[in-house]
Amino acid sequence: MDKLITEVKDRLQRAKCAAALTGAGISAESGVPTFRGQEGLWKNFRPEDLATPEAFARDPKLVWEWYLWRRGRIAPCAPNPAHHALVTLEQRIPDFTLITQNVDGLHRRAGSRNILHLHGTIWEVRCTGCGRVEENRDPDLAYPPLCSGCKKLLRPNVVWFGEALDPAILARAEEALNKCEVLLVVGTSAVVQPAASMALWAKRAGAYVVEINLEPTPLSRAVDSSLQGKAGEILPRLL
Ligand code: BJW
Ligand code: ZN
Repeated sequence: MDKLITEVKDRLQRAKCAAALTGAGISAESGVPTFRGQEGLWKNFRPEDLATPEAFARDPKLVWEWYLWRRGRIAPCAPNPAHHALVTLEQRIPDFTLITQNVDGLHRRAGSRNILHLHGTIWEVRCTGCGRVEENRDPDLAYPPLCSGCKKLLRPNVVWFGEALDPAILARAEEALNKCEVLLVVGTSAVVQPAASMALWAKRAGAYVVEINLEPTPLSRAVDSSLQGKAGEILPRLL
């Protein structure tokens, strides 16, 4: 492990262009629940009941209750050493892009600047009528939350299963993955597309790909270095 750490550290030190792709595992040490695994959100909830447009159409109140409950869980959480390490990398590497699947906003709170939110953010609402997006941090949002413009129902500004990712964000992610010399893939189970394929896109384009995860994932055998352990412990060692 020490040898691998030194190798990755060297690569990062020499890189002029790098990227990171993060998932729920990077926020686990901050106290934010992950989706899959022992303590994951999907242990108690079925994704199809809560994280699909069909679920929202069927029972918007239930879906909103779940999101407000999650806002309440995330609100007291602070960024951890893994988030801070990525801020330092952004400051040191001339061209650094942070691509995240997370909706918790902890990368921004830590101080990362060049962030692509693939799956949106839990701290914004979007109107189902006119599409207007607004910041909203209210953990007790009264139901039904309505658009101040067209009075239609608001929804969380996140990407559910079966919905397309924002094409502009996806294009910027692709560009970053195609040009980076090093890609860090941190705390994702690598099962949700298209994010799950992004490490392979970068690898195909010539990047040195490093995975940091508590356990092996479907990506582990395809990457150049697989560092098994806590993101909050391993990432600071790469600086
Ligand atoms: C630690 C740690 C520590 C813990 N240190 N590690 C191709 C093939 C098959 C299926 C599809 C396909 N293309 C599309 C699909 C369908 C679907 C999909 O992928 N399904 C699969 C599950 C089979 N994808 C979609 O529907 C996507 N849309 C799409 O592709 O649209 C195409 C389209 C085009 C044109 C028109 C219409 C459509 C959208 C996906 C949206 C995902 N949404 C969610 C919810 C977001 C909002 C919310 O938060 O509520 O995103 S689902 C959920 O999973 C969330 C996450 O971002 C995402 C990924 O989870 P993540 O981050 O990997 O977390 P976990 O919990 O799974 O893993 C945590 C990991 O951390 C574990 O590995 C731990 O070991 C590790 N860990 N502690 C380091 N301390
Ligand atoms: Zn509206």
